[in-house]
Amino acid sequence: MIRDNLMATAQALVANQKGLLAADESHSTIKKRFDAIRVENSEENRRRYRELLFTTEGIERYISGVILFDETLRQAARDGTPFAELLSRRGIMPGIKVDRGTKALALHPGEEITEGLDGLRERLAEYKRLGARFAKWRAVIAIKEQDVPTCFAMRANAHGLARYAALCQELDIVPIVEPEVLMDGDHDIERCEDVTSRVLEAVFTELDAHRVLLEGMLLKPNMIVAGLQCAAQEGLRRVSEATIRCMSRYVPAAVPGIVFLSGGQSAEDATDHLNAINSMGPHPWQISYSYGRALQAPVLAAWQGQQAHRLAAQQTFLKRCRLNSLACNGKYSRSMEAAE
Ligand code: 5MM
Repeated sequence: MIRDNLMATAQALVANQKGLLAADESHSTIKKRFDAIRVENSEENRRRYRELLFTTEGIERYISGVILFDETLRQAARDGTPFAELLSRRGIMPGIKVDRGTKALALHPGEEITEGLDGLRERLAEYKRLGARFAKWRAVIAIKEQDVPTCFAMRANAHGLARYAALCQELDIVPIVEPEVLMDGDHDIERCEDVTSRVLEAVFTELDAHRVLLEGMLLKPNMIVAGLQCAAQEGLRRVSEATIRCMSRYVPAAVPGIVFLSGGQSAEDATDHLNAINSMGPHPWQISYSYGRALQAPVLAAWQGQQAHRLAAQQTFLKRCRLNSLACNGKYSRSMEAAE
């Protein structure tokens, strides 16, 4: 029964060209976003901003689920409706980020490990009572000198992801497994492909060892792109071919969906890349998005914390959701950006 539920939920999250909104910024991350538009990082401003996103009319046509932060799952709209209920009523599934961020990995300079396994079973049970249908855990892999990332760091992070995923499935919560190879650095696209390949191989080895039901999870990986500081930035074709090659080699077809993170790409590039990847289909998995910055950066820029800009910010948000959903079908073109 749980297996059927997990599979049905995972499939529903990537059905009908819909994608996910990653709105699970921790306090320190949302502070950076608010600082850039000179908005105070208060609990009420965080609530106001999330309400702006979740009440945008029409997003349910494009967004299947929202990843929330612990605080947000416990917050409510101005009229008192808990956010989880507000989203569910609109046909959008509430999800929850359950990792507790990263710490330096002992004796491995420059590498990080994601924390949050202690007490996770109990926390998941509470999140489920609060309405969460799926969860997310992010492991972070940085590309640095020749021997970083190390095999050990990749294995340790993969192990954490798999333990998290198994705990989720035990409670009928769909795990989104996010091993993010960071874009920071001057590495070229080949290095990104090589590291992402090794990471994905480690992740699926651990998921298998932990008996995780692949049909009842989603993968949230990075696309294969050159580092942000690399002089050779590749075009659409190179990025999409490398991304598909890497996913085809390392992601089993049993996984129902791949929902990419945007990782620091501009909003337009993230949509364009998703479109190019889907144009080269059909693929064994649904390929969609779970963007944080690529959905929200233009919204924050339009909002600026001003009530008077609320509607403009919501229109910007709706547009990004719509364009990314078109990209899930390979029906987006860059000229659509200017058309509205
Ligand atoms: C929205 O940002 C998420 C939370 O990050 P922190 O825990 O660092 O505050 C993050 O996990 C996000 O879901 C993914 O990185 C994807 O977001 P982007 O911006 O890369 O699409």
